[in-house]
Amino acid sequence: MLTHFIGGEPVAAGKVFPVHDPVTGAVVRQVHEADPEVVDRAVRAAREAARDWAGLPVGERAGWMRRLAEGIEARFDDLVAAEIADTGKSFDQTRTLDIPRGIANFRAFAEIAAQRPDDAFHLSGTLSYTVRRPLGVVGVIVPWNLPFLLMTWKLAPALVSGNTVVVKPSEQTPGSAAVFAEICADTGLPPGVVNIIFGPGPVGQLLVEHPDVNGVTFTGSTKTGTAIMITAAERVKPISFELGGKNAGLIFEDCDLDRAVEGAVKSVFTNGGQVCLCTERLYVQRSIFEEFCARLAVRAQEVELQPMISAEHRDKVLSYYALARSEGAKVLAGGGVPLFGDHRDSGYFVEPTVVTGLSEWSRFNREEIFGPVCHVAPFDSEAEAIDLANSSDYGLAATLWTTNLDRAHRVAQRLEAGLVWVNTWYLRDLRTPFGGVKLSGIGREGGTRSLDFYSEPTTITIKLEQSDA
Ligand code: 6OD
Repeated sequence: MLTHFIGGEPVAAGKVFPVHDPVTGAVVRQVHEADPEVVDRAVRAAREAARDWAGLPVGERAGWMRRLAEGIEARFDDLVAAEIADTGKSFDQTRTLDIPRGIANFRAFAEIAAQRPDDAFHLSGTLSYTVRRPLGVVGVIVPWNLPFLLMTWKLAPALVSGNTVVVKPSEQTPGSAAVFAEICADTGLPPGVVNIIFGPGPVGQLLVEHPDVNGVTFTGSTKTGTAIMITAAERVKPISFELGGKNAGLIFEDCDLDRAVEGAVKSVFTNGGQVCLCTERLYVQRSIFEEFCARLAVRAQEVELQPMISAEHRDKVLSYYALARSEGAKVLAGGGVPLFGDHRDSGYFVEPTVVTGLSEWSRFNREEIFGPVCHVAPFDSEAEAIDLANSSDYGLAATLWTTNLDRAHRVAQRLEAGLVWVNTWYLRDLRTPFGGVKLSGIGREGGTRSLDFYSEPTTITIKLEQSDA
């Protein structure tokens, strides 16, 4: 039974809900659900710890971040097991991406914060400088698709900046956060600095509403982000959002085709397409369109299957497969539910799917699906490719595949997206700004941008008297 982690202690309070293994549909764990009293208790614990934690020199907090990274290394196998049990991710991906990024997040933000200089400005007889103060107590709301990676991506900069936190993981994926709570306790992190409470969306809403929560960071759907923003607006709380996407991939005829096909496979199907950065719209130059589609359709049938997170999400993805057909699409691969003939048949799998033949104005091409699926369409000119890529309400990420250096820069700079990858996908430097435009989010995290969100500068200006000596 998973319990909340408040003030450094396990807290078994609130009713209990089950978590299902997406591979089989079986119940993997039972979890306590936070009620308003538990939320309040967690926020109070965070508030009580806030002054001492903020008072530590940044170098000492950076030391804690490094110790947490070591703690994660020591519990690596437990974290891998917990993450796989909740998500059905592949062992390979969990070992090479999800859990190592947790370690990298704590180490990177320890360095970035410890080395960051404060600003100072001199102007004839005045000296102005800034000191940065933490927000206070930060609410951290984490989605189910990359639970450990995204929790630590937010926690590391929030903590090293001097905030204390109340984390609410997705109710579908609480396992790795529960192991992390044990790591915090074993590391000796001061009680109340990290608090973790479990439960569904309304628990997150209580956290956002709480008057003693000073800022909120959220990754998830645009719909939930909008609801959080409305609540946060009433108290003018700072928010940082990374929301939905309908990301485009542009494949030019001068690309390395082998690389582009494999890149597209990765960007469409990784994590069962359940990454906000995944590509759902591919635009391919007409001279290579037929060959590209044929190769992508073959590869789609070879990728390792990952289940959708829940029966509900599987049904949503399948409803888009049906929508594609009803809007007149041609299905090039997949389009249904795989049959395994074993325990996985009660899990939440869908077939990796490639469709073509729809306009960019179809619902299928406008709404985020968040599954292993893409639409492929041809284009004739660079200008048309850019217009097609930008014909979306979202603007998180884009990929482009070309060997023409001038074109790479020219096109990349005209794409309406927070992130553009050229001849690669999801290659990350943790110091770079990360986030989206349009409906894909507000604000940027990453590197010093994260530190900027999790703290606020006070500008101090001194009038320097001229000496008469
Ligand atoms: O890699 C990251 O740092 C990051 N924020 C990924 C977000 C993925 C969203 O599904």
